[in-house]
Amino acid sequence: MTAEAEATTRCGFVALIGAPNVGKSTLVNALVGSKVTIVSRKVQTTRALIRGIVIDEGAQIILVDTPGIFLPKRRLDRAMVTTAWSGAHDADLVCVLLDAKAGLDEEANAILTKVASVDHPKILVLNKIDLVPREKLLALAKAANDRLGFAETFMVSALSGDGVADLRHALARMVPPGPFLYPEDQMSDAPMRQLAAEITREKIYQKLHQELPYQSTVETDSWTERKDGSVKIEQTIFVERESQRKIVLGKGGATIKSIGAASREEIAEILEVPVHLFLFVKVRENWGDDPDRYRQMGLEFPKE
Ligand SMILES: Nc1nc2c(ncn2[C@@H]2O[C@H](COP(=O)(O)OP(=O)(O)OP(=O)(O)O)[C@@H](O)[C@H]2O)c(=O)[nH]1
Ligand SMILES: [Mg+2]
Repeated sequence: MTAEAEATTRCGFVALIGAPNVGKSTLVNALVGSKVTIVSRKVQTTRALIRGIVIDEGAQIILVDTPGIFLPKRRLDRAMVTTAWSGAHDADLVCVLLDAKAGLDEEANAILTKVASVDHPKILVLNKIDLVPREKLLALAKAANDRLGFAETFMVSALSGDGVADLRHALARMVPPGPFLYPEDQMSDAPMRQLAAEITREKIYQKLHQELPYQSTVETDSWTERKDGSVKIEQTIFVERESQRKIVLGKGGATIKSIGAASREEIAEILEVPVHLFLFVKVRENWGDDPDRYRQMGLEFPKE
């Protein structure tokens, strides 16, 4: 980039925060225009900070997807919530997402109270507007703005894409002047082996409806590019009990097979080469108290 171009570019970090399941990850993917972070119907899908990167109107916007904020109980919950707030404090701008259907419920109220102390411009984003009549949206926008001085308010549907481009343009105008921090074609800062592990975790969430998902984590153990251009990937799914291992395997291995097939297909689509995916399921009691698992997830290990 020339010095002149650099002088006119903008670049900054925009953290998306909100309660679990409000659609933060869906919105990051919609803003980037590509899947960089996983999504599920279940709460507490995102566990660590995931960056999605997009260029718009001469600005590089680094979107920081964060775990949902809620009242933490387990050690893993505490690590996730602490990480989410650190993402907000470290950003240039903070988008506070509300699920327009859920409105200002207890979780949303607690977040509005706490976000007041974050010292960056705050933008209100009402998401899931496809589910709510317009009058209700205006009332919600007013109620939230009465609570906190938001620099701007946007109403979007991350799912349908409604309003997403307007939000992207506004973010492009609001990030501070400065040179790009990432190459222009880069959409994520996560290594592919990490995204591949996340994609397998997403498929576990999608295929299993028990409590199990929260008690599982996935790591990529090996990644080998073969001479024929294909990639061999080995991953381990950690669960906490033998009974959970049986659930993940399913009758005659049917469940793990379908998780593997769905994950393999999506990873291959992203890599644009054939993928051979091998999944192993290991019982590791109390992996939720194992510092190594946190390191792998990109989380700090809370002392208690
Ligand atoms: N109808 C509708 N559903 C949406 C919209 N945005 C997201 N969803 C759905 O809401 C659910 C949760 O979406 P996620 O993007 O995983 O939510 P999240 O805020 O990242 O959740 P956590 O990572 O668990 O905190 C998924 O089933 C999405 O498809 C939207 O605009 N409209
Ligand atoms: Mg998420």
